[in-house]
Amino acid sequence: MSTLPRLTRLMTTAAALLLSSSASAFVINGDFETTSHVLGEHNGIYLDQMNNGQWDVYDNIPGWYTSGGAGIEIQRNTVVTAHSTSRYVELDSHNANSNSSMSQNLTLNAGHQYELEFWYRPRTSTPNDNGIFVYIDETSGSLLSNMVYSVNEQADSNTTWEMFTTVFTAAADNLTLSFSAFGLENSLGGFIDDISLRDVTSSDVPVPAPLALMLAGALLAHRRRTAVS
Ligand SMILES: [Ca+2]
Ligand SMILES: [Ca+2]
Ligand SMILES: [Ca+2]
Repeated sequence: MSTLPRLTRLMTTAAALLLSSSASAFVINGDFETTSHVLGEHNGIYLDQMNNGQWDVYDNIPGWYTSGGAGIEIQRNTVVTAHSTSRYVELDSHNANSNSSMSQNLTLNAGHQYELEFWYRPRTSTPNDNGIFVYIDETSGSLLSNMVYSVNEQADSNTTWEMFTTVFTAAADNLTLSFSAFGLENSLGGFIDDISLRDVTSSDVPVPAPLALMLAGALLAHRRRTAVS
């Protein structure tokens, strides 16, 4: 194999690695499929032992913590089929103060624009029953104060999972992303799955300095070899 195709392949692999790391670095466990051995508060089901059709409410799950209300209710293909794999969240959870909030601290680049994407599905056909607020707050400030999105739909016979996106500018490097249930507090609400974040400002992914140097070195070596051959 000549050097040029090999080099092209190296660069393609490097770019793919960079893209995949930038795509997954921001939100941890946005699809709620990562489990740990934490005990559910209502049914006594450990998150990593939950069977299909079961559900429970958790204080903390990988990536997310409860920032208000009863906790994070995980369902495993319980009321509906998950948008991805088998698990999703319902933040109108269970027990008193069922309208709950979950949060995750993020490390972003202040001034960059980010596109937040998530999948939502209303559970009931009752007005003002399935609401979800999305907040992006400075981690050092007060939580649930800077709302960036709100969705509040009612189910009908055509209801399925829907994707929602919103773009925001990072006001600081350290931000907290929160989802919060609102409306009728009756343990039935909006389902959430597949939360992700994309850096719009850096969408032509800048090559980090060490990799740029490595690629420049490889190109130089290739030119030298070409020159003498
Ligand atoms: Ca999922
Ligand atoms: Ca519930
Ligand atoms: Ca509700």
